[in-house]
Amino acid sequence: MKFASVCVLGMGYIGLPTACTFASHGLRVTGVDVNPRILDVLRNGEVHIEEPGLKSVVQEAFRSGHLRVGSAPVPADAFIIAVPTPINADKTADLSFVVSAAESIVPHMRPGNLIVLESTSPPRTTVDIVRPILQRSGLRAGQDFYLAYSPERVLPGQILHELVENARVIGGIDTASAEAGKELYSVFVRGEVVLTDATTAEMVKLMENTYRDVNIALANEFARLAEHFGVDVWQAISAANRHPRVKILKPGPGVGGHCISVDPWFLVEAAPELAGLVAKARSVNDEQPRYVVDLLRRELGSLAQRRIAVLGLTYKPDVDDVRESPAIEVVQLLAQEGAQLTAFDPLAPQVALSAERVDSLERAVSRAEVVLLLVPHQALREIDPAQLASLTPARVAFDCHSVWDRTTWARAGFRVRTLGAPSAA
Ligand code: SAJ
Repeated sequence: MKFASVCVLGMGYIGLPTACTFASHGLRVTGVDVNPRILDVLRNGEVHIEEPGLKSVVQEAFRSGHLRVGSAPVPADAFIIAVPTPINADKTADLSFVVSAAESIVPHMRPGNLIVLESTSPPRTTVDIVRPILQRSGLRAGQDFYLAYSPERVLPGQILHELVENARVIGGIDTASAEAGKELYSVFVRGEVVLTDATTAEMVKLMENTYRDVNIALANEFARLAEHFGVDVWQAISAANRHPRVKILKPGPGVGGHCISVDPWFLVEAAPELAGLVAKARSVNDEQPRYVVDLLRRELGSLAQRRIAVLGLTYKPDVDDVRESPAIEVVQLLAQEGAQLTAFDPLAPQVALSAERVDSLERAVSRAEVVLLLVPHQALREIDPAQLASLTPARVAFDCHSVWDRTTWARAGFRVRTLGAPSAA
């Protein structure tokens, strides 16, 4: 095997599962993280990330002796950079973690190494930023070492499965680098391996998430138009999607998570004059929490002192992740309007919130005038309106996802206002 040892930089959502998967396929793996707390947690046989199956995979990797962790890189045959690329306040990519990870590899590089960047990055990061840093080693990219970009594409909740089964795109700075990347990842990837150049691979990742963002923005704009024309957008989307070549996504209170709400900005930053549509879609989706609050105000009048039970806080249903959650932004905006908020989410972790957080639906609604569904977790989709009516004085329900059947809820005494549907519905 050409690459028998691998050093993975960044023990987060991608780096940790990747390191363990290499370890379970017999490679000698060193996992590196700059956060000593994370290293302690891992060494104690625990994990700092909620992901099905991850804990046992980590424990097994340590037990087998194939995985060790540390605060600095060690010499290895291959290095994988899987650190975060957060976004700055001005919507530019913060590449400081990528830069410092690349710099930390330099003293350990030797001829024949493969270095792969996995972090989502603006186009040309691999060739324009990472390559010059690595060449400070005195070694030449393409001559003395291989360099590639290979994006992660796994869905939280299914990471261990998708890591192995998804198609993997590997972009080399030259053909030999792409081939070297294929040799490394083929150790565990069962999906198709698509070889290309580094900048194309960076674009692929950004295009995937931008495609989804733009299509959600379109659905959100359709919801606004539908309300304007007195049309129920959910019915309209369902009818339009019967066209064989149309697949409109779902409107909602906005786009959250650490990927789709962030990655399109990397294209905008790189070429603002060419990315007008991408930027516009981002702003449509970013305005959506405000749109929800305006909708409530149109329906209820002033929101000051109104007692609202907020259901759902995570960035999407049936996950426990609150990063960039539009639901939390709605809560903040409502609090600014002076509303009295009680929030319930069966999955979200403790987070700073401008609302009282309670641990049951009963407590959330017990004094409410309005029930607001922001995240359609299964348990919240399945609320029985007749039972709810006995728990709350509220008789107005706002549904941002059209999951509560309006007829059934009306029968139970609720006036349901659905995002994207006319007021009278
Ligand atoms: N959303 C809508 N309407 C929809 C679909 C989603 O409003 O019809 C919202 C969700 O509620 C959520 C946000 O969009 O707030 C993003 O959710 P998501 O399920 O679309 O995507 P993520 O962020 O969980 O994962 C995405 C995936 N990318 C694509 O589907 C193109 C995943 O494969 C990537 O690996 C991940 O980003 C990533 O790490 O980049």
